[in-house]
Amino acid sequence: MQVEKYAIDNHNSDLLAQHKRKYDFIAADVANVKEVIKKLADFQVAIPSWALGTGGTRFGRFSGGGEPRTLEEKIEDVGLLHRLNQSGGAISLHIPWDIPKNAASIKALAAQHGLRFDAVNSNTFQDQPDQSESYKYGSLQHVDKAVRKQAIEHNIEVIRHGVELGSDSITVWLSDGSCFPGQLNFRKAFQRTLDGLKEIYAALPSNWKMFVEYKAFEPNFYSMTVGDWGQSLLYANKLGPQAYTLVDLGHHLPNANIEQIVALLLGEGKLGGFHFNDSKYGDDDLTVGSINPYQLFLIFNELVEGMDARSMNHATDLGWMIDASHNVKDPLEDLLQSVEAIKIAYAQALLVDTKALQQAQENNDVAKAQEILQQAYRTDVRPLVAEARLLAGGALQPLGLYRSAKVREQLIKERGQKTVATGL
Ligand code: PSV
Ligand code: MN
Repeated sequence: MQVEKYAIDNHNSDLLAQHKRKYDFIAADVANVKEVIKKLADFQVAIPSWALGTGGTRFGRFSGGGEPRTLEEKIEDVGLLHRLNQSGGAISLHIPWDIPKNAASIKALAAQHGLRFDAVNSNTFQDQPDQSESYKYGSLQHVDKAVRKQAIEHNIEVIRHGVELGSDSITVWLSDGSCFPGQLNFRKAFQRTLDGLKEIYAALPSNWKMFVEYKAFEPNFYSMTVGDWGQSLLYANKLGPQAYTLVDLGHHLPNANIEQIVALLLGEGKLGGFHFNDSKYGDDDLTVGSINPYQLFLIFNELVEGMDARSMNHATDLGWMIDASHNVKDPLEDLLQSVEAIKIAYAQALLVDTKALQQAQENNDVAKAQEILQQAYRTDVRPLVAEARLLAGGALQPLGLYRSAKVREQLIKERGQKTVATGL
């Protein structure tokens, strides 16, 4: 399934006059509008290979039809998203859910769609049919050396796949922990995990990064061996300069101040990247920006300020990835919404009057500081995001075009109603 260039052009010309009106209105108030548009166009978000199918919970899964059946079809879907919004130019693979059998041809196919491979993800939270040891009681923390060895080897194998695909980072998320008091010696579990991570770290190519992802709970409900940003940072610091903390927005206890965590990690030079999603209760994996868009903006505000302070490149110096599960929405529609929400928050953060904010902070002018932040947050930046997309060759309204071109209907015709993508 392709959305042809002429379809995008027709869609855009129908909407152009309306767009121009809205764009001119906001552009008049943005001093460095060209620079903002360029930054927005450069900013790409990686799409996870595991979010292209319908997700589910332990109570059930309700497939929507036309889901990608192979890695090739997943790449095709990400290519389609990228064609519509010109903002999803990368794909993040989860192994072994998506093992590239012929890396060269997978890489070539991705390149045809303008995609590169972002972080590869290992999986030591599920047992695979062909593996000899079980992860029931953890992987790198396990008391049995054979289990730890298997988990280490798997991660090294994932790095190998990543190298073949041109990726340059691995995300390690461990579900290790314990469900009951007394089950685990925390200190020993930490040490064993650190030892395992060190072996994986030693296998990293010199230009690679390792992202250590933390999570407060689930599937373990009493303790997690990488349970919060402090623990992740401990590992990253002990591992060395190629190791970083990865922030998944859904992995905090309720009301955690994620923007402060982000600011401090950036300050330490140890923020590696993001898994974007949103949550109301826990690791809900809802569409980023759907529950708490203000928090997302505040995170981006810290990112822009902190990255600028360290002269970092917004587009390339951190890993920007989505990690979500779409249980009731069409996954592709959901991903279009996710990317849009991320770009809106980023655009709002770019509009913050940083100098005035710093001055307000120095003067303890609390009300002014709030006014400055909310002035940016309450600006409708959607025309800026749309303009960046238009200039890059995307659609003014990606979701609108996705629907009017009847993409899902076409995919169902091609792939069938009862297809199930690998993943969660
Ligand atoms: C765990 O909840 C997580 O956030 C990790 O990133 C996994 O790799 C991903 O979700 C998929 O299960
Ligand atoms: Mn995640």
